Amino acid sequence: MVASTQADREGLMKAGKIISHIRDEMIASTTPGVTTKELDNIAGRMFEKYGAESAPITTYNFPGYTCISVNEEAAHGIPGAREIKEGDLINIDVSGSYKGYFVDTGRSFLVGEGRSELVDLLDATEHVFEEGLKTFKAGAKLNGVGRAVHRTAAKFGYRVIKNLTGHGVGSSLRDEPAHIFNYDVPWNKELLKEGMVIAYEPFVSTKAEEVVPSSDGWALKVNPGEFVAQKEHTIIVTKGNPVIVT
Ligand code: M2C
Ligand code: CO
Ligand code: CO
Repeated sequence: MVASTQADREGLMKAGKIISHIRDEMIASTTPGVTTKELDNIAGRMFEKYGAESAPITTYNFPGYTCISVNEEAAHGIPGAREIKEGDLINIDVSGSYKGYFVDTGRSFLVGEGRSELVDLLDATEHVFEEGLKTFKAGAKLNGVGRAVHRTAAKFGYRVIKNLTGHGVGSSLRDEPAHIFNYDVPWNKELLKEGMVIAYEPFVSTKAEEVVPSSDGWALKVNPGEFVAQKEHTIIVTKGNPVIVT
């Protein structure tokens, strides 16, 4: 959506406050021994308490309030009986709506002490996110984002996932623009507009350039021993720095 009124901006910011609070509570509760279902139930109770709705459920009938992906899972992990272990790479992705405004946010992180290889991946993902973020300016080419994301990942010795993308958000979970690629698509001449609401989510990878579906029909994976990190925020494009909603 393009947020053009003060009411839109306030509605998005209110939704952003709730959904980012859910994300942060889940992250704070991710300790060895907890199951991914127990973490998802925290989200379920908070959605209810704040009168918000889980977008994966309302949009796709996903079997969980949130997506919780562990190690070789890059995205869309179904919450379940899996127990979190020290050193696991976890991705918690929370998307939802409040009073009709949709936002989307996610974070990859390590449980306790992780392998230095994973600490480095997460550190690089922060840099990739920040470099891409700088390219979001009204009037600039949308493709500048993917170019910066890919270039920065490569500078740190990583790859990007080419079949996962960011997307527009705001009045639904997936709005226009349909795709914010993690790589350069030079023929894409689309321009960023003032007020565009974007779920910006670079996926940085140790090896794979594509994720594959798993047998549960939802989780998107890479090979065992390979890892992917994502950082996602909903942002509003302006002529200056984007506004971070989540
Ligand atoms: O939009 C995501 O960030 C998720 C969608 C959850 S719906 C089951 N919030 C996403 C994840 C993976 C790929 C693209 N987008
Ligand atoms: Co998301
Ligand atoms: Co998203």
